Amino acid sequence: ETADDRFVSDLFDASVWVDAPGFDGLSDVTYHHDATGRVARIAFNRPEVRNAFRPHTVDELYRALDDARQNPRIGVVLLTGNGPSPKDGGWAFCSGGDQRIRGRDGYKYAEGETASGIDTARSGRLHILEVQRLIRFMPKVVIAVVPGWAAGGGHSLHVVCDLSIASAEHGRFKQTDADVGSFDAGYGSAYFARQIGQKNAREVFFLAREYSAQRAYEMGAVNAVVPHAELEATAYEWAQEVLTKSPTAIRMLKFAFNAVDDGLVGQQVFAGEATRLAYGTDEAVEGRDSFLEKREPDWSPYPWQF
Ligand code: S0N
Repeated sequence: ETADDRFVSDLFDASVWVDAPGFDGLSDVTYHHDATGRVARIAFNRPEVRNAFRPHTVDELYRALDDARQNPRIGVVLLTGNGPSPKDGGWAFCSGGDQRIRGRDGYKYAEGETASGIDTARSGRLHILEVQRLIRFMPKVVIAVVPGWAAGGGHSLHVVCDLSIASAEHGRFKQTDADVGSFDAGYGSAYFARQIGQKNAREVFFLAREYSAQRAYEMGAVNAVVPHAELEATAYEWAQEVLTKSPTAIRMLKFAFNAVDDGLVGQQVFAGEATRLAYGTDEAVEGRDSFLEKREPDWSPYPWQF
């Protein structure tokens, strides 16, 4: 294998990453683990269209993210975009839905598909929203590593990530939804307003202006702005720092941060984790055992704590 074979992006450090096992043949995203198997790097891999996603991209992204979610060693996922574009050298995190193949009912065709060959049960599915929910509800820290444009649905993905780090030189933010008549009225907008305030969020959506990484930082939309060449190394350092923390504390905190905006679903997710913790207590074991042994439970060792 040559260095060229291992090339996925100018910012990709081949000494850090190995191919994620079981993911041969990806085309629209790349998926790597670090040598310790504790950090995942998932990247949009369509730099010639500013990393716009087509349905197949979303399928691959979902599979990679779900694999990271289910891997008990992985604590942090870096979500980024490969680059630069071979056409013009431009950088992107993600520019949202591929507008060339957007039909009246959402996406009608993936490239190469014909109308007769399409699975009508899948057409028009905005399954990028399933990706958003996966990021939102996975009990790991997902960091948006933004080397260039985050626009449209790509902007929404950075919004839903736990943390965002952007390239000082090339990081750009723009919410084009109102320009192209394709809007994210969920996390991408309403939750974004929770992050940066109503006035700022409405400006971003209603004027669809371009914002530098520095301006996005000032608005509270990103956590850090770093030199382009140091972007991925910085994100990896942040990941290492997160990995020194208690997985349970991080999980409970992520779900606590979410719960206030996620209604009963947020409560359900948080409460599920509380139940999981309770199962580990002698008190819960006594409840189970008393049932199985067909006797009254003895709660006397367990105080009504205050
Ligand atoms: C990102 C922008 C601002 C970058 O501008 P810049 O640097 O001037 O580059 P361009 O010359 O514009 O782009 C370079 C090449 O890349 C192509 N390209 C860029 N973005 C896309 C895209 N999203 N889809 C398809 N192609 C894209 C350009 O065409 C150009 O190609 P060439 O060299 O061949 O001319 C700027 O590019 C920009 O504004 N992009 C569009 C951003 C956008 O509006 N995105 C969609 C917004 N909406 C969503 O994402 C919502 C979700 C969604 O779309 C969706 C999801 C699932 C199902 C349906 C939908 C749906 O659309 O309804």
